[in-house]
Amino acid sequence: DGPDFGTCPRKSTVAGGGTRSRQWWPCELNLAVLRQFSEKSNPFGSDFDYASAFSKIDVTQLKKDITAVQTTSQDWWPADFGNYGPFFIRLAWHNAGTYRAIDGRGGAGQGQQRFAPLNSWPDNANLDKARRLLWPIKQKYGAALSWADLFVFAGNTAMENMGFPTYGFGFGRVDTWQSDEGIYWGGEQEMFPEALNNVVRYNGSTDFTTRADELESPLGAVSMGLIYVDPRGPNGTPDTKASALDIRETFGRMGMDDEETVALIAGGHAFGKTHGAVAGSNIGPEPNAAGIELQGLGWKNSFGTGNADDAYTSGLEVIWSRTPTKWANEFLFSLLNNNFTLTKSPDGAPQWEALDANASYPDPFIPGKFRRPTMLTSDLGLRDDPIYNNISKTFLNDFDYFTEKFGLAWYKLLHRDMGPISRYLGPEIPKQAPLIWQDPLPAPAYTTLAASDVSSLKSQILAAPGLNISNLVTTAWGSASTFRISDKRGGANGARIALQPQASFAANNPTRLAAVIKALKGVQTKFQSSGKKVSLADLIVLGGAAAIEKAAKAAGVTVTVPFTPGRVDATQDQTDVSTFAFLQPQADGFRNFGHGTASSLTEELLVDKAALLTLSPPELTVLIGGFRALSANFDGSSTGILTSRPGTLTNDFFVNLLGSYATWSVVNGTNEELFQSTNSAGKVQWTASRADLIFGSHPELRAISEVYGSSDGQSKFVTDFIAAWSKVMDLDRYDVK
Ligand code: HEB
Repeated sequence: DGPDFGTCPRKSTVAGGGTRSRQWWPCELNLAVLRQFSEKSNPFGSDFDYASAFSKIDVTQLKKDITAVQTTSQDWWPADFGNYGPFFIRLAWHNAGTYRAIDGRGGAGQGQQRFAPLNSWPDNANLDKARRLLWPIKQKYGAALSWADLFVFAGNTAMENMGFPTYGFGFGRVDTWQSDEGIYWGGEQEMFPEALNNVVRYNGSTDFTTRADELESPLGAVSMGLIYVDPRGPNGTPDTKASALDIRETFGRMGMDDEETVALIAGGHAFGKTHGAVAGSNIGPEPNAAGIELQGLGWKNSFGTGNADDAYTSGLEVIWSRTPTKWANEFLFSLLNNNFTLTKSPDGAPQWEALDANASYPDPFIPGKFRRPTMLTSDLGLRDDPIYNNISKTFLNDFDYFTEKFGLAWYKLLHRDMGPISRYLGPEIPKQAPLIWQDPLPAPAYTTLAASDVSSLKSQILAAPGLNISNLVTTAWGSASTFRISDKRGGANGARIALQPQASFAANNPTRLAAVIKALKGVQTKFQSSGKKVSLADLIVLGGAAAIEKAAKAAGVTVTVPFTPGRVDATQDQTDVSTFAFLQPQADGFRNFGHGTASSLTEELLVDKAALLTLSPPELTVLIGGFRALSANFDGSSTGILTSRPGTLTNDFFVNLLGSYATWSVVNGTNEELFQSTNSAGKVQWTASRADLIFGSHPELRAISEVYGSSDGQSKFVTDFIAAWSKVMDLDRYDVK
């Protein structure tokens, strides 16, 4: 049974109790995602440098410590086969497996499994014990080893201890200290809804033989509370082919192709077993609903010993291999050499058993006792889908090839959300060239430019035909603002805005962008003909800086926009077009591009983008005001440009927005996306989008806008705008941080 959805029956009168604004006005734009992960919730404070704390670790010793824990069975949660290895692999996989390529969110990178909802997802059952088993190691290393790293490294080490040659490992995942509220996990009000109830994320469709690709974006799982797919088959129906469709869709959303997908599942299920020895009715509430005396542990099993041979996790009771704690091709051997018949687990869930096979699969606790081969419906999907079947056969026939492919896919799974390889720490980073999913970059040709070169380049850019404040700002922004903190992809480094697919993103106004890139390349060629070097990526960012300085000067202020040189230019070959396509914004309120949908309003998409750029509410606000002053709409339109002197870095946007009384109305036929303001003579004076007007309508954004729109606000506006701008330009500069 899942948690009780709704409000707490106990009516608190303190500590945030009582009916909140959020309940009175549930549609109000929620800025909480811009305030999370603040210094206040982080016990290490904002100056904590994980890389330097980690550098003190002896990884060889850490491995020894993990190995000792892996092979020392504890009475409070006895290890199957005396080995927690498979359990730790599942821990690592379930941490990493929430990643979805569409918005880059999820994944192992933040240690999020310590918090709700993930700590209490039905699919994460009993992983509370796996995390608790690792506490002595976390305790020993303290700040020098994040939970996020430990969760995945334990799985990686366990695999090596069981004979699997891993491809390598990068540390560097920094713990967060609260649940990531920016992740959309779905709109259901029920965990793991049964059968026909699981339609919310499928737009109402119940036909699981056709609906797999209708899964709501950006979700990566077929059901609320699952990591990927239902092991029993879609909605508990043991249809192996339909299960394969779900597998293809969900693993595809993680950026895995068919071969990687088969490698992961067949490789993962080469180890361990599933747990469903007793009826599910014996199981208590998940950690977040369990009593305080259970101290963060959940799923208390009241049957027999409550663990070991009585354990209940998924409610399925399956063993895949004769050697479940040793790397071997046993899973695929069993899958392709047995006749499986549909049976039921002790809990009544559908699973498959080779009824005519010898019982040669070991019991986890009773030596000399053996079971017949068994499989999950999802496992049989690898046999019954024709493409998966071919791959499975290839892997079964060539164990070395399978080992190599699983090694690569497992490495990708664990590191997919870590961003540039310069973030990886530790002695086990592969020496090979980076892989395509790591968004490789060439080595820098220089790390600094002479100050005189920087200022001469800025004047050359401003003097170049076709370049102006508006298109320089939108180009620099288009380049840098693809960054997303979720998986640390995108950003200005690499100048991928000049490559496909970014060069064709509608938000970048491709025709205008092409002209800007051409003009900047002209400046680059000229500079290089004097024997010096500058990257296009740096020129794009420098162009934005030059434009802002010029606009500030027009407003009567002399400023220098900080500039960190050293960016490089990627090639098209180094750019994974299909996954870079996910970086395309549906809307970008900063440039007044696009708009929302019924389920995500324009201003919500603006906040979501701001969250992916790690902006605070004041940073978001000041950037919008600045963009409007700089006339930086993607299409050069005048929407939201509430100033009579565009191209001048003034606080006019705020002054005019806050000073307009009852003059705004919806423009007919725009679905409340476009508004206009009339002056006293009844003439249209301004037009604006939702991304503009939200700063006058939302109480907290209005409060911030008032700061910048006050008579003493102009110089703070310029300073704060430049700071926020520079922050965005450098978000991806892990090479210099
Ligand atoms: Fe897994 C276990 C399902 C994929 C690794 N899995 C498991 C279980 C289930 C599953 C139900 C049981 C749990 C218990 O305990 O009861 N999976 C699944 C699915 C999928 C998967 C549905 C998709 C298709 N896996 C996977 C992957 C991996 C894995 C990808 C990695 C790589 N698993 C695993 C392991 C295990 C499992 C290792 C065992 C654990 C132990 O032994 O504890």
